Amino acid sequence: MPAEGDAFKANLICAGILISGCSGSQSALNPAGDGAQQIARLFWWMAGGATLIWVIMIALSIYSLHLNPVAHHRQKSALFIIGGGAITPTIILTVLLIYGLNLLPALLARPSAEALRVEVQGYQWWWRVRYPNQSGETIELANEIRLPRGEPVEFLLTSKDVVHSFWVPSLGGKVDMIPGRTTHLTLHPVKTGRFRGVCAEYCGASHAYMNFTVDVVEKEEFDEWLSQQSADRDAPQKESVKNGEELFLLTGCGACHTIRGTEADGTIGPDLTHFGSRHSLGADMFPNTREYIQNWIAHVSALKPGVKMPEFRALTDEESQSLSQYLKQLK
Ligand code: HEC
Ligand SMILES: [Cu+2]
Repeated sequence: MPAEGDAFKANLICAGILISGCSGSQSALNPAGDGAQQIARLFWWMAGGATLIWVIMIALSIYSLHLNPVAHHRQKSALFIIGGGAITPTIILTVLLIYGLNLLPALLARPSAEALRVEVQGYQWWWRVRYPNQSGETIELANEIRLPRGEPVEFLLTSKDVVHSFWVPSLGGKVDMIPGRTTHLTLHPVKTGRFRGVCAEYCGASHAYMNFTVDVVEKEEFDEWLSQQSADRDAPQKESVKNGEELFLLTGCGACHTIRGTEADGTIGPDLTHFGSRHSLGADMFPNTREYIQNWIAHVSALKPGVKMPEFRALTDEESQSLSQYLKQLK
Protein backbone atom coordinates (compact mmCIF):
# COMPACT_ATOMS: atom_id res chain seq x y z
CA MET A 1 0.00 0.00 0.00
CA PRO A 2 1.49 3.35 -0.94
CA ALA A 3 1.58 5.95 1.78
CA GLU A 4 -1.09 8.64 1.67
CA GLY A 5 1.46 11.25 0.59
CA ASP A 6 2.43 9.13 -2.44
CA ALA A 7 -1.18 8.74 -3.48
CA PHE A 8 -1.63 12.50 -3.24
CA LYS A 9 1.45 13.09 -5.38
CA ALA A 10 0.24 10.56 -7.97
CA ASN A 11 -3.13 12.32 -8.12
CA LEU A 12 -1.43 15.64 -8.55
CA ILE A 13 0.67 14.31 -11.44
CA CYS A 14 -2.40 12.78 -13.12
CA ALA A 15 -4.33 16.02 -12.75
CA GLY A 16 -1.36 17.90 -14.21
CA ILE A 17 -1.25 15.61 -17.24
CA LEU A 18 -4.99 15.99 -17.79
CA ILE A 19 -4.91 19.76 -17.48
CA SER A 20 -1.91 20.07 -19.80
CA GLY A 21 -4.18 18.63 -22.52
CA CYS A 22 -6.26 21.80 -22.28
CA SER A 23 -3.62 24.10 -23.73
CA GLY A 24 -1.38 23.99 -26.78
CA SER A 25 -1.98 24.16 -30.51
CA GLN A 26 -4.74 21.55 -30.66
CA SER A 27 -7.13 22.43 -27.88
CA ALA A 28 -10.77 23.40 -28.14
CA LEU A 29 -10.40 24.93 -24.65
CA ASN A 30 -7.71 27.35 -25.79
CA PRO A 31 -9.67 29.04 -28.57
CA ALA A 32 -8.05 31.25 -31.21
CA GLY A 33 -11.07 31.62 -33.47
CA ASP A 34 -14.63 32.93 -33.24
CA GLY A 35 -16.33 29.55 -33.60
CA ALA A 36 -14.01 27.86 -31.11
CA GLN A 37 -14.69 30.61 -28.56
CA GLN A 38 -18.43 30.00 -28.72
CA ILE A 39 -17.97 26.24 -28.51
CA ALA A 40 -15.65 26.65 -25.51
CA ARG A 41 -18.23 28.87 -23.79
CA LEU A 42 -20.89 26.20 -24.34
CA PHE A 43 -18.51 23.61 -22.92
CA TRP A 44 -17.92 25.66 -19.74
CA TRP A 45 -21.65 26.23 -19.21
CA MET A 46 -22.28 22.50 -19.59
CA ALA A 47 -19.39 21.62 -17.30
CA GLY A 48 -20.73 24.13 -14.74
CA GLY A 49 -24.24 22.65 -14.96
CA ALA A 50 -22.90 19.11 -14.62
CA THR A 51 -20.81 20.10 -11.58
CA LEU A 52 -23.81 21.74 -9.92
CA ILE A 53 -25.95 18.63 -10.44
CA TRP A 54 -23.13 16.41 -9.17
CA VAL A 55 -22.72 18.46 -5.99
CA ILE A 56 -26.47 18.38 -5.30
CA MET A 57 -26.63 14.61 -5.88
CA ILE A 58 -23.69 13.91 -3.57
CA ALA A 59 -25.16 16.18 -0.89
CA LEU A 60 -28.50 14.39 -1.13
CA SER A 61 -26.83 10.97 -0.96
CA ILE A 62 -24.96 11.95 2.18
CA TYR A 63 -28.13 13.42 3.66
CA SER A 64 -30.08 10.22 2.92
CA LEU A 65 -27.46 8.12 4.73
CA HIS A 66 -28.21 10.09 7.87
CA LEU A 67 -31.98 9.75 7.63
CA ASN A 68 -33.82 7.66 10.12
CA PRO A 69 -34.90 4.43 8.32
CA VAL A 70 -38.60 4.80 9.10
CA ALA A 71 -41.61 5.11 6.80
CA HIS A 72 -41.87 8.56 5.22
CA HIS A 73 -44.81 10.55 4.08
CA ARG A 74 -45.87 9.08 0.70
CA GLN A 75 -46.94 12.27 -1.03
CA LYS A 76 -43.83 14.15 0.06
CA SER A 77 -41.56 11.35 -1.22
CA ALA A 78 -43.35 11.21 -4.59
CA LEU A 79 -42.98 14.98 -4.95
CA PHE A 80 -39.29 14.68 -4.15
CA ILE A 81 -38.70 11.93 -6.71
CA ILE A 82 -40.71 13.52 -9.52
CA GLY A 83 -39.34 16.99 -8.78
CA GLY A 84 -35.73 15.92 -8.47
CA GLY A 85 -35.71 13.04 -10.97
CA ALA A 86 -37.83 14.41 -13.80
CA ILE A 87 -38.69 18.10 -13.56
CA THR A 88 -35.32 19.54 -12.51
CA PRO A 89 -33.22 17.66 -15.12
CA THR A 90 -35.75 18.52 -17.83
CA ILE A 91 -35.48 22.22 -17.00
CA ILE A 92 -31.66 22.17 -16.87
CA LEU A 93 -31.30 20.16 -20.10
CA THR A 94 -33.85 22.35 -21.91
CA VAL A 95 -31.97 25.52 -20.94
CA LEU A 96 -28.68 23.99 -22.16
CA LEU A 97 -30.33 22.79 -25.37
CA ILE A 98 -31.73 26.25 -26.13
CA TYR A 99 -28.36 27.83 -25.40
CA GLY A 100 -26.59 25.32 -27.69
CA LEU A 101 -29.12 25.63 -30.53
CA ASN A 102 -28.84 29.41 -30.30
CA LEU A 103 -25.16 29.17 -31.24
CA LEU A 104 -25.87 27.25 -34.45
CA PRO A 105 -26.99 30.05 -36.82
CA ALA A 106 -23.76 32.00 -36.21
CA LEU A 107 -21.59 28.87 -36.49
CA LEU A 108 -23.25 27.76 -39.73
CA ALA A 109 -23.48 31.21 -41.34
CA ARG A 110 -21.64 31.50 -44.66
CA PRO A 111 -19.48 34.59 -45.15
CA SER A 112 -20.04 37.22 -47.85
CA ALA A 113 -19.11 36.54 -51.48
CA GLU A 114 -15.81 38.45 -51.16
CA ALA A 115 -14.51 36.24 -48.36
CA LEU A 116 -11.55 33.94 -49.02
CA ARG A 117 -12.65 30.45 -50.04
CA VAL A 118 -10.31 27.51 -49.63
CA GLU A 119 -11.06 24.05 -51.01
CA VAL A 120 -9.78 21.07 -49.08
CA GLN A 121 -10.06 17.47 -50.28
CA GLY A 122 -9.42 14.60 -47.92
CA TYR A 123 -7.45 11.60 -49.15
CA GLN A 124 -6.21 8.49 -47.34
CA TRP A 125 -4.07 10.02 -45.62
CA TRP A 126 -3.34 13.58 -46.63
CA TRP A 127 -5.02 16.85 -47.63
CA ARG A 128 -5.18 18.55 -51.02
CA VAL A 129 -5.62 22.30 -50.57
CA ARG A 130 -6.69 24.80 -53.26
CA TYR A 131 -6.52 28.57 -52.96
CA PRO A 132 -7.69 31.25 -55.39
CA ASN A 133 -4.71 33.58 -55.84
CA GLN A 134 -4.55 37.33 -56.45
CA SER A 135 -4.82 36.93 -60.24
CA GLY A 136 -7.89 34.73 -60.00
CA GLU A 137 -6.18 31.40 -60.72
CA THR A 138 -6.52 28.39 -58.48
CA ILE A 139 -3.28 27.14 -57.01
CA GLU A 140 -2.73 23.83 -55.39
CA LEU A 141 -0.89 23.05 -52.16
CA ALA A 142 -1.02 20.22 -49.64
CA ASN A 143 -1.05 19.44 -45.93
CA GLU A 144 -0.55 23.03 -44.78
CA ILE A 145 -2.95 25.92 -44.63
CA ARG A 146 -2.30 29.57 -44.01
CA LEU A 147 -5.01 32.06 -43.06
CA PRO A 148 -5.12 35.82 -42.60
CA ARG A 149 -6.05 36.88 -39.05
CA GLY A 150 -9.33 38.67 -38.43
CA GLU A 151 -11.23 37.54 -41.54
CA PRO A 152 -13.85 34.85 -41.96
CA VAL A 153 -12.71 32.15 -44.39
CA GLU A 154 -15.01 29.60 -45.93
CA PHE A 155 -13.79 26.05 -46.43
CA LEU A 156 -15.34 23.93 -49.15
CA LEU A 157 -14.74 20.36 -48.06
CA THR A 158 -14.97 17.07 -49.88
CA SER A 159 -13.32 13.67 -49.97
CA LYS A 160 -11.88 11.58 -52.79
CA ASP A 161 -12.23 8.18 -51.10
CA VAL A 162 -13.82 7.53 -47.70
CA VAL A 163 -15.44 9.86 -45.17
CA HIS A 164 -12.92 12.12 -43.41
CA SER A 165 -13.56 15.00 -41.06
CA PHE A 166 -11.87 18.39 -41.03
CA TRP A 167 -11.16 19.75 -37.56
CA VAL A 168 -8.94 22.53 -36.23
CA PRO A 169 -9.96 22.44 -32.54
CA SER A 170 -8.40 25.80 -31.70
CA LEU A 171 -10.29 27.58 -34.49
CA GLY A 172 -13.74 26.04 -34.76
CA GLY A 173 -16.03 23.06 -35.06
CA LYS A 174 -15.55 19.97 -37.17
CA VAL A 175 -17.28 19.10 -40.42
CA ASP A 176 -17.38 15.78 -42.27
CA MET A 177 -15.78 15.46 -45.71
CA ILE A 178 -18.06 13.25 -47.76
CA PRO A 179 -17.23 11.74 -51.18
CA GLY A 180 -19.40 13.26 -53.91
CA ARG A 181 -20.62 16.14 -51.74
CA THR A 182 -19.29 19.53 -50.74
CA THR A 183 -19.75 20.58 -47.15
CA HIS A 184 -19.01 24.03 -45.72
CA LEU A 185 -17.20 25.36 -42.70
CA THR A 186 -16.42 28.96 -41.80
CA LEU A 187 -13.41 29.70 -39.62
CA HIS A 188 -12.71 33.15 -38.26
CA PRO A 189 -9.26 33.19 -36.66
CA VAL A 190 -8.69 36.01 -34.18
CA LYS A 191 -5.17 35.19 -32.94
CA THR A 192 -2.00 34.57 -34.89
CA GLY A 193 -0.07 31.37 -34.31
CA ARG A 194 0.38 27.82 -35.50
CA PHE A 195 -2.50 25.44 -34.87
CA ARG A 196 -2.92 21.79 -35.55
CA GLY A 197 -5.70 20.25 -37.61
CA VAL A 198 -6.68 16.60 -37.57
CA CYS A 199 -8.89 14.12 -39.37
CA ALA A 200 -11.69 13.48 -36.87
CA GLU A 201 -13.38 10.51 -38.55
CA TYR A 202 -11.71 7.10 -38.50
CA CYS A 203 -10.64 6.53 -42.11
CA GLY A 204 -8.27 3.56 -42.11
CA ALA A 205 -4.82 2.40 -41.09
CA SER A 206 -3.07 5.78 -41.02
CA HIS A 207 -6.02 7.84 -39.79
CA ALA A 208 -3.96 8.99 -36.81
CA TYR A 209 -1.24 10.21 -39.20
CA MET A 210 -3.57 12.39 -41.23
CA ASN A 211 -2.95 15.83 -39.80
CA PHE A 212 -2.10 19.32 -40.97
CA THR A 213 -1.00 22.68 -39.65
CA VAL A 214 -2.78 26.02 -39.88
CA ASP A 215 -0.66 29.15 -39.65
CA VAL A 216 -2.67 32.25 -38.86
CA VAL A 217 -0.69 35.32 -39.91
CA GLU A 218 -1.32 39.01 -40.54
CA LYS A 219 -2.92 39.87 -43.87
CA GLU A 220 0.26 41.31 -45.51
CA GLU A 221 2.25 38.24 -44.62
CA PHE A 222 -0.53 36.06 -45.97
CA ASP A 223 -0.62 37.91 -49.32
CA GLU A 224 3.12 37.62 -49.64
CA TRP A 225 3.00 33.89 -48.90
CA LEU A 226 0.18 33.30 -51.39
CA SER A 227 1.98 35.04 -54.23
CA GLN A 228 5.15 33.09 -53.42
CA GLN A 229 3.20 29.81 -53.44
CA SER A 230 1.53 30.78 -56.74
CA ALA A 231 4.84 30.87 -58.58
CA ASP A 232 6.31 27.88 -60.40
CA ARG A 233 9.35 26.23 -58.85
CA ASP A 234 12.59 28.20 -59.28
CA ALA A 235 14.43 26.92 -62.34
CA PRO A 236 17.47 24.91 -61.19
CA GLN A 237 20.79 26.77 -61.34
CA LYS A 238 23.17 24.41 -59.60
CA GLU A 239 24.27 21.17 -61.26
CA SER A 240 23.19 19.08 -58.24
CA VAL A 241 19.67 20.55 -58.34
CA LYS A 242 19.44 19.91 -62.10
CA ASN A 243 20.44 16.29 -61.50
CA GLY A 244 17.91 15.95 -58.71
CA GLU A 245 15.12 17.22 -60.92
CA GLU A 246 16.14 14.91 -63.76
CA LEU A 247 16.15 11.96 -61.39
CA PHE A 248 12.72 12.95 -60.04
CA LEU A 249 11.32 12.89 -63.59
CA LEU A 250 13.16 9.71 -64.62
CA THR A 251 12.11 7.76 -61.53
CA GLY A 252 8.45 8.35 -62.33
CA CYS A 253 7.61 10.52 -59.32
CA GLY A 254 5.87 12.88 -61.75
CA ALA A 255 3.18 10.29 -62.47
CA CYS A 256 1.68 11.09 -59.07
CA HIS A 257 3.18 14.46 -58.10
CA THR A 258 3.05 17.86 -59.72
CA ILE A 259 5.96 20.28 -59.62
CA ARG A 260 4.79 23.37 -61.48
CA GLY A 261 7.36 24.48 -64.04
CA THR A 262 8.45 20.90 -64.82
CA GLU A 263 6.87 18.06 -66.78
CA ALA A 264 5.73 16.46 -63.53
CA ASP A 265 1.97 16.90 -63.49
CA GLY A 266 0.62 13.89 -61.59
CA THR A 267 -2.47 14.40 -59.45
CA ILE A 268 -2.57 11.20 -57.38
CA GLY A 269 -0.32 12.54 -54.61
CA PRO A 270 0.35 15.93 -53.00
CA ASP A 271 1.61 18.86 -55.08
CA LEU A 272 5.33 19.28 -54.37
CA THR A 273 6.02 22.64 -56.13
CA HIS A 274 6.93 24.35 -52.85
CA PHE A 275 7.38 21.24 -50.73
CA GLY A 276 10.62 22.57 -49.19
CA SER A 277 8.71 25.44 -47.54
CA ARG A 278 6.44 23.07 -45.59
CA HIS A 279 7.22 22.43 -41.92
CA SER A 280 6.37 18.79 -42.09
CA LEU A 281 6.46 15.68 -44.23
CA GLY A 282 3.71 13.11 -44.75
CA ALA A 283 0.72 15.16 -43.48
CA ASP A 284 2.36 16.52 -40.32
CA MET A 285 3.93 13.16 -39.49
CA PHE A 286 7.67 13.98 -39.56
CA PRO A 287 9.77 17.12 -39.52
CA ASN A 288 10.70 18.14 -43.04
CA THR A 289 14.42 17.36 -42.97
CA ARG A 290 16.62 15.73 -45.62
CA GLU A 291 17.09 12.58 -43.54
CA TYR A 292 13.36 12.05 -43.15
CA ILE A 293 12.68 12.74 -46.83
CA GLN A 294 15.35 10.24 -47.85
CA ASN A 295 13.88 7.65 -45.51
CA TRP A 296 10.39 8.43 -46.78
CA ILE A 297 11.36 7.75 -50.39
CA ALA A 298 13.09 4.44 -49.59
CA HIS A 299 10.90 3.03 -46.80
CA VAL A 300 7.57 4.81 -46.93
CA SER A 301 5.39 1.72 -46.29
CA ALA A 302 7.25 1.01 -43.07
CA LEU A 303 6.78 4.62 -41.92
CA LYS A 304 3.11 5.17 -42.76
CA PRO A 305 0.91 2.05 -42.74
CA GLY A 306 -1.18 1.61 -45.87
CA VAL A 307 0.34 4.66 -47.58
CA LYS A 308 -0.68 5.10 -51.24
CA MET A 309 2.86 5.80 -52.39
CA PRO A 310 5.15 2.95 -53.51
CA GLU A 311 8.55 2.78 -51.87
CA PHE A 312 11.60 3.10 -54.06
CA ARG A 313 13.95 0.58 -52.50
CA ALA A 314 15.84 0.09 -55.78
CA LEU A 315 17.26 3.61 -55.59
CA THR A 316 20.86 3.84 -54.44
CA ASP A 317 21.69 5.88 -51.36
CA GLU A 318 23.16 8.60 -53.58
CA GLU A 319 19.99 8.73 -55.63
CA SER A 320 17.60 9.05 -52.71
CA GLN A 321 19.96 11.60 -51.20
CA SER A 322 19.95 13.59 -54.41
CA LEU A 323 16.13 13.44 -54.53
CA SER A 324 15.77 14.57 -50.94
CA GLN A 325 18.20 17.42 -51.53
CA TYR A 326 16.21 18.47 -54.59
CA LEU A 327 12.86 18.33 -52.76
CA LYS A 328 14.18 20.24 -49.75
CA GLN A 329 15.28 23.22 -51.87
CA LEU A 330 11.80 23.60 -53.47
CA LYS A 331 10.93 26.61 -51.32
C1 HEC B 1 1.73 5.95 -57.16
C2 HEC B 1 1.80 7.35 -56.86
C3 HEC B 1 3.09 7.92 -56.28
C4 HEC B 1 4.37 7.85 -56.79
C5 HEC B 1 4.85 7.15 -58.04
C6 HEC B 1 5.18 8.66 -55.90
N1 HEC B 1 4.42 9.17 -54.87
FE1 HEC B 1 5.07 10.40 -53.41
N2 HEC B 1 3.23 10.40 -52.56
C7 HEC B 1 2.13 9.74 -53.06
C8 HEC B 1 1.03 9.87 -52.13
C9 HEC B 1 -0.37 9.30 -52.29
C10 HEC B 1 1.51 10.64 -51.05
C11 HEC B 1 0.76 11.04 -49.78
C12 HEC B 1 1.08 10.05 -48.71
C13 HEC B 1 0.52 10.36 -47.36
O1 HEC B 1 0.98 11.32 -46.72
O2 HEC B 1 -0.36 9.62 -46.91
C14 HEC B 1 2.90 10.96 -51.37
C15 HEC B 1 3.70 11.76 -50.55
C16 HEC B 1 4.98 12.17 -50.92
C17 HEC B 1 5.75 13.14 -50.18
C18 HEC B 1 5.29 13.90 -48.94
C19 HEC B 1 4.50 15.11 -49.34
C20 HEC B 1 4.01 15.95 -48.18
O3 HEC B 1 3.37 16.97 -48.43
O4 HEC B 1 4.23 15.61 -47.04
C21 HEC B 1 6.95 13.26 -50.81
C22 HEC B 1 8.10 14.15 -50.41
C23 HEC B 1 6.92 12.35 -51.93
N3 HEC B 1 5.71 11.72 -51.99
C24 HEC B 1 7.97 12.17 -52.81
C25 HEC B 1 7.97 11.26 -53.88
C26 HEC B 1 9.11 10.97 -54.71
C27 HEC B 1 10.48 11.60 -54.56
C28 HEC B 1 8.72 10.03 -55.61
C29 HEC B 1 9.55 9.34 -56.68
C30 HEC B 1 10.74 8.69 -56.20
C31 HEC B 1 7.32 9.74 -55.34
N4 HEC B 1 6.89 10.50 -54.28
C32 HEC B 1 6.53 8.86 -56.07
C33 HEC B 1 2.05 9.05 -54.25
C34 HEC B 1 3.15 8.76 -55.07
CU1 LIG C 1 -9.17 10.82 -42.59
